[in-house]
Parts: sequence; C-alpha cells; structure tokens
Amino acid sequence: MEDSILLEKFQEKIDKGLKIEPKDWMPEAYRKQLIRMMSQHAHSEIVGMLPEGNWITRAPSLRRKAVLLAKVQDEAGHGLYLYSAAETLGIDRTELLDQLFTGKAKYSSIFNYPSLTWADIGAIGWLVDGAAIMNQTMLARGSYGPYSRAMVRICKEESFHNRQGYEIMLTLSNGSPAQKAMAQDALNRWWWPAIMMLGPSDAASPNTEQLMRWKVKLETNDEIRQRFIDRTIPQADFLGLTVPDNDMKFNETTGHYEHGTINWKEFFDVVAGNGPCNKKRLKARVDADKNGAWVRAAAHAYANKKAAAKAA
Ligand code: BYC
Repeated sequence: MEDSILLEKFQEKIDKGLKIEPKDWMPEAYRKQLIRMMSQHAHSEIVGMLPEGNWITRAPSLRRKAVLLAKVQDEAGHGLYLYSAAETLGIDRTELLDQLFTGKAKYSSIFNYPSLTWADIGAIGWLVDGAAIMNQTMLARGSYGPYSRAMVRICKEESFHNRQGYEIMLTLSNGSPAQKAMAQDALNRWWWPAIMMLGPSDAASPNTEQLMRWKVKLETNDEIRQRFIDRTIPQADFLGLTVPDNDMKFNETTGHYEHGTINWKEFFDVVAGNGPCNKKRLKARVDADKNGAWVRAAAHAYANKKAAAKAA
C-alpha cells in the first residue's frame, strides 16, 4: 500500500479512538516520538528513585521506612514496564540506557533537585507524584496500546504514592512548630520545580501539536498545569501551608487559580544539565549500571545454561 494511504488509515484509526499496537503500521515519526517520550519517562522513573532513596535509612519510624521502601521499589517497577513498552517499538533497552548515560536522552527536570529534609519526602509524594498523575491519567488514554496500558497500572500506584506524601505533610503540619516550618520549607523549594515538570508553556512546546494530532497527548502542558494547581492549592490551604507565589489568586469568573510568572530560564538550565544535582544523578545511574554488570552476566549465563540443557 502507498505510504499516503497507510498514513490516512493510521490517522483514521486514531481519530476513531482505536489503539495502535506494535505490529500495526505506523509512521516513522510516530515511532520516534514515542521512543523519545517513553524512554524519557522510563529514565525519569529510575532516576526518580534517587532523591527518595536518599531517605530510606533515615525514615523516622519503621512504618515510614517500610512505606518508602515500597514506594521506591514501585518506581523501579514503573521503569521496567516502560522500558519493556518502549522495546515494542523496536529499540533495545541497552541502547535506551546508553542514551541516558551519554546525556543524549532526557529525564524529568524535577529529579535534579536535592531532598534535604524528611519533609521533602512528603513534598515529593504530594507534589511530584501529584503532578505526574495529572499527566499520566491523560497518557493512559493515549493512542499507543503498550504505553497507555502501562500507564493504567502506574497511575494506580502513583495515587497511593501521592496519598502517602500528603499524609507525611499532614502529620508535619499538625506537629510541632519546627515540624510545620520544615513542611513549609519543603513546599517552598518543591513548588516551582513541580509546576515546571509538566513541561514548557504551550507557546514553547514544539512537540505538543503533533502529539495531540496523534492522540499521544490529549491535553497541553499548560492545561495539565492548570488542573494540577487548581487541585493542589486547596490541599495546601487544608495543611495551613502557603505556596511561594505572592501572585497566586483565585479568579471567581473563570473558576481557576492564576499563578505568578514561572522562571523558565531555571527550567531550561536544569534540562540542559545545570541543575543542582544533574551530575550526581547521572553518576549514580552510571555507577549502578557498572556495579550491576556482574549480576546481568550471571543471569545471562544461567539462562544460557538452562536453555542449552533444555535443548540437549
Ligand atoms: N524535564 O515539546 P515539549 C514520576 C523537554 S516520573 C526534562 O513540551 P513533550 C516519579 C522535552 O523532552 C514521571 N525535559 O515536550 C518517579 C522536549 O525536549 P526534546 C515523569 C523536559 O514531550 C519517581 C522539550 O523539553 N513523567 O512520576 O510534548 C519518583 C520541549 O518540551 C521536561 C514523564 O516523563 C521536563 N520536565 O511534553 C516520583 C511523562 N518537560 O525531547 C515520581 C512522560 C519537557 O524534544 N512525558 N522537556 O529534546 C511527557 O508527558 C511529556 O514528554 C512532557 C513534555 C509533558 C514531559
């Protein structure tokens, strides 16, 4: 079939809300965009284990430790689903990881900020997982079957992560003045990075238009950011905490909160590799890969031996 006819049929399928599956015909640009986005997402999950992993040994109680450990393990699982889902597009996970290690592939800007206090673990669950869910419930309705199905499961786990973060913030906010101050400090440091992690403003987002035509994205970055802000400000009010934005106000006419100016220079600096923890995060992943090489070699040797024994 002619490419133009295939393209027309592909778009028709998407317009009808049908899923595209790995063996279906798809334009090369669709495949490339999905590999870019899904691998960035997978990398974000495994780099995202680092700021929280930093607090596993210092969690304030056994219960908090067990919950945090489970959450960080969930993030590893999300990375694995997403690498597997990306592999259905004909790329190998070794190549994807190589792109991360060499700085060719991005991961979410948010994980280049440090987790300085226990309250940061609350702020990450509440704000980072909260922002991620806003985006991912949309991606769960997207056109590529393996990605959308991975998102359904991931969102279920993320909503538990979000609640555990909010519960930490609630406990601290109802605690001693020092604990409440710690919660406010964490909110001050994570608020702007969290609203930036949803991507550049629509006017500066080169990929959105094409991704929306293909129904990979169903909403723009700014639309999701607005929804996240509208949902989160009342939650901050309930905690008795204030977001670090003097211009934040509720617009009675539109029914939405209006926020102050976002420092996009900071965002693009972090994405370019100049955030507070970029070098440390990348080094941690490169070292983990090197230190884990013997485990992969042993697993391969065992699998090969088993296969040879079965064939004999
Ligand atoms: N950080 O045209 P745009 C989690 C890049 S982890 C870095 O708007 P698009 C969790 C973008 O890649 C969940 N780079 O892009 C884990 C593009 O550059 P390239 C993380 C960013 O794709 C552990 C350029 O800026 N979620 O929940 O239409 C613990 C222009 O942007 C960022 C995902 O990864 C950023 N924040 O929209 C706790 C979701 N934003 O590639 C929690 C999957 C943009 O053209 N990804 N850039 O060179 C997406 O949904 C979309 O890719 C984005 C960006 C909304 C992020």
